[in-house]
Amino acid sequence: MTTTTTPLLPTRVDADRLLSNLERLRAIGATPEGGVTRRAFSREDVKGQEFVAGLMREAGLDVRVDAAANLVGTRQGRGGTGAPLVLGSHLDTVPGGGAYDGAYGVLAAVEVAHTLHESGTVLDRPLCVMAFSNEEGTTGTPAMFGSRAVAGCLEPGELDLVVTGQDRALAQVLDAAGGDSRCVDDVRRAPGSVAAYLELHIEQGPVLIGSGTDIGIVEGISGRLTAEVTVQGQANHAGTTPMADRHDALLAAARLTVAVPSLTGPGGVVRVATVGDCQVSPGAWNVVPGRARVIVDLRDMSEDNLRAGLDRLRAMGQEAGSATGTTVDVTEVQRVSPTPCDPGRRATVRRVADALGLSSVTLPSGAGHDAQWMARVAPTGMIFVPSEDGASHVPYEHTAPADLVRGAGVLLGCTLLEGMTT
Ligand code: HGY
Ligand code: MN
Ligand code: MN
Repeated sequence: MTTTTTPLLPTRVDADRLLSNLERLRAIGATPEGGVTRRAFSREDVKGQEFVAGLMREAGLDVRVDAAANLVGTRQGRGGTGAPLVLGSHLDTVPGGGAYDGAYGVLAAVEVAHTLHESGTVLDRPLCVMAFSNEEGTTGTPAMFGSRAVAGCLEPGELDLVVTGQDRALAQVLDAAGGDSRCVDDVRRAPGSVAAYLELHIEQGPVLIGSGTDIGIVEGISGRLTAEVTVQGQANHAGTTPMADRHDALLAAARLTVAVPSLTGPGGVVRVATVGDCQVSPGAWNVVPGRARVIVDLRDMSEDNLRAGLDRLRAMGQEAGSATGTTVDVTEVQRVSPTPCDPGRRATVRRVADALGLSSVTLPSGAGHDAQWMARVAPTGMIFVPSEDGASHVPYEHTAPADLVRGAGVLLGCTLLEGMTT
């Protein structure tokens, strides 16, 4: 008599391998302060991508870099070429960022694939692990390039924009980083062609750590509107130009910056508002500034509120201009819509967390994610793990190893549930 046995599905990832890979990746672009700088399409970013490509091969994935410079690792499913389950996040960082923002989601996804590979588990669907290019937008061009390419949402003329610090157009920078600017449109995926998208990420905020909760089930991702404010004044000698005759561009930018927090809170229109970047020209201590440029970041769960925030910002710009004798121009640079997560994928995350005996809470994401674009082509879910001190985009961003391993275990469980069609 022959007996057939169903192979046991893996229940845990290799914690040591995951943690060691995170440390190895952290070394690429490491800063003296303990952080990481891997600006999109930089030498470090490409090196990081090559390192992760190697890990993907060890995990049994077929690896390629697509035209948008996304790193893609694929594992066939039992059913051949059906709609894949996609797991992903990003490998680029902000300057002086942390080791886990994005990198954790990618390496945990690779670890899930490796675990399936080692245990000989074949899913019904193909599994695709993606490291999306330029999530952070530190290039001076719109952020989330790789995931927007997949969603078919690249902006007209975007490839011609000059990349900050590289003095070349995005098209050339992309080609040098392994992409192919001539056919970025081919990367587009039709809605429905992806079975589901799951992204594991550090929370980057205080909720999970503050409440002692293991896992966050993301209900929706905050929208973002980025605006560029340029001020045209008149440069002149700092020692001889009478105060009454000045057209000080930095003064206008400063007035506007001081007013930006009033866009939030009681009487405000958006959840948070930040000026995080300021450039002054000519930028000398003995010259009245002739030009200034600040970037304003508005976040809210309502697109109408973001639009209202932009209107108020324009009015604030007018006021700052007339008070200083300068011309203030406010331009929308990028708007990313607030995005609800799919109820079915949220249920999957809850089910897996419960089955693993982990506490969980449903919460919104204050930060933006590639999931916002993937939600346009697939039912999308996000899993959060705690961030110590709620800190991110800083060198001291940290998540306890046990939490990193728990999150990867949840991603494995979700992959098994979503990867089987029955
Ligand atoms: O800025 C953001 O929310 C994301 O981390 N890029
Ligand atoms: Mn980030
Ligand atoms: Mn991120």
